[in-house]
Amino acid sequence: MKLFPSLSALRMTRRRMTALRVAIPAAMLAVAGPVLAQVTVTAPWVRATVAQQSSTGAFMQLKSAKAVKLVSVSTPVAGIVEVHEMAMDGQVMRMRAVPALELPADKTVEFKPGGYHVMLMDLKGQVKVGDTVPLTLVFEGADQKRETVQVKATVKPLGAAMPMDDHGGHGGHQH
Ligand SMILES: [Cu+2]
Repeated sequence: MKLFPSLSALRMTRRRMTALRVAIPAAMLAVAGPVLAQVTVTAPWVRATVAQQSSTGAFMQLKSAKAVKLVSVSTPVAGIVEVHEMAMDGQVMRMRAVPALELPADKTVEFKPGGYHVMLMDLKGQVKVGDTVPLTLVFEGADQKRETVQVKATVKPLGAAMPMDDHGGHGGHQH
């Protein structure tokens, strides 16, 4: 399932970006979390890949002042982006796409290896340590209003074990 924002959402994003650029000094935009946003994204990072690897995960902590849903994530480095959860299927841990992840008010939702993650698939190239990966997250409130948050994720080494090698739960994805 592709989670691309609708055309109207994109237009709104562009307008908001312009407004942000005017309102906030450039130095503040470099900070990981958004400054004016309802939703705070903390410590975003992406797991580095080896050559020819077609997918990886992005991780972060999300917190919203009011209940919202994460309805879309996109990045220029991947053709397909999905929010995944890990769930037991009998004895096997599998990944499952979550089309709209609920963020309860004032509660931190952690994306981490072995749990929720943003799955970056159909990678355009190798993701290397030292790279920065821009991520655009779109949240929707109960009032249907959308908020776009843009972050720059740092790339960290393969390091932490993550059950990403089990692609059994990825029916329909190309690798
Ligand atoms: Cu996944």
